Amino acid sequence: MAKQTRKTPAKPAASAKPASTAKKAAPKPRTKEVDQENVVPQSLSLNVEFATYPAETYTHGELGLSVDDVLSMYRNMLLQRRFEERAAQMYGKQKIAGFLHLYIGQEAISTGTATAIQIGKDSIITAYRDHGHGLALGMTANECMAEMFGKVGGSSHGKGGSMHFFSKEKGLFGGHGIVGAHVPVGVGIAFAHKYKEDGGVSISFYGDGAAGQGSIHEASNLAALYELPAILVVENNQYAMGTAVHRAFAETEFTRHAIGYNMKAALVDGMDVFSVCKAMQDHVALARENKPSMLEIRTYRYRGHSMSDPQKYRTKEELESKKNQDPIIRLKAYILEHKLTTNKALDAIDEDVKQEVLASVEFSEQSPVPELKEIYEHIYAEDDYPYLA
Ligand SMILES: Cc1ncc(C[n+]2csc(CCOP(=O)(O)OP(=O)(O)O)c2C)c(N)n1
Ligand SMILES: [Mg+2]
Repeated sequence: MAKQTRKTPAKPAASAKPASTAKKAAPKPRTKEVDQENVVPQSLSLNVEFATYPAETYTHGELGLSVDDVLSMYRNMLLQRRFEERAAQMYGKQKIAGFLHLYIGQEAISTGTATAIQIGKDSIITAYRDHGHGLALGMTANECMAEMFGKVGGSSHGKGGSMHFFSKEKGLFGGHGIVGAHVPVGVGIAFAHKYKEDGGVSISFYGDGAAGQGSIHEASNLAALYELPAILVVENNQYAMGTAVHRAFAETEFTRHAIGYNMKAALVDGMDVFSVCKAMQDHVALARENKPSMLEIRTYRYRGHSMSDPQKYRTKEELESKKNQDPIIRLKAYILEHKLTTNKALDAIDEDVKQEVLASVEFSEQSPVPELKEIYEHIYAEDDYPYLA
């Protein structure tokens, strides 16, 4: 491709400048002085209490959720589950290439979060296990499945694939493959929300395996120092690619990592969608006051790290015992116990979801593969980016 030359943009007349582009002062690091004496005291103690959000503690009424809200949370978690079951099948048929990391078991985290935020105003960023977050935010099964098929109808026109779901409209900033590298971007987005004064908060999700990465610790420090509307969330599913948390971390209570950054933190049961929703409601409220915080959400993934994982690091018994806490079954039991609807109506939701997922496969089959010229499109924000080879 020929080297492109940069066009000099015409300078707008000073009077034509809209008020919204007037230069704003960038957020500054914390300005209040820290009370610290230079003389070493006789003792130095730490007394920190963390809030916890255990399972089966909250009712939908307490969270301000209507019956319709609860049923749509149920549908949303089922959609993620059925979508990924079908995606695994499509991977086996080689309709999906590359990596495929399933979120099955962790759906309460994405749905609980999406229920607590303002979709479109707030921002979410996550790692490669991103299908659940995309669907929870309202990306369609069609655009998500087609993205994995590498087709034009995909959310990134088939150029991102499974690990790189993205939706500007829904505030999903990816889908990232390098462990821990997206968290500084998430904190940067929090900086942008504060700078633009748009009232949004930025939530960065990462895995337990990522929690020791330097980038996360640097980003945590800056989030606290700049008092940003950020929430850092470790989805602790007990394993990295296969390494158990206790084999990799000197401090396995991730909630305590926040102490080093002078941030509030809490521990959440990620197998209960109401616990996640409540924790997020509380921490989003903090973030809206520019009080950054951390959440450790304990969860479990039922499938291997990716499709090629023989899972030798855990027993079948362990897996089965975790499935007893399944977030979808738990919500179903709650709905029936509180008589919010009938078993028959829940079965109808499941059937409806299955049809939606089947239709997404059909849509993806029919959608064309991108043309070769697509490779240069939607890459740079500037149309005349000058450094293309
Ligand atoms: C910087 C970097 N190192 C190593 C890898 C390879 N890798 C991919 S996923 C992964 C494990 C991450 O585990 P965790 O953060 O717990 O996320 P989970 O897969 O459990 O959701 C590793 C080591 C990578 N992608 N990036
Ligand atoms: Mg993990």
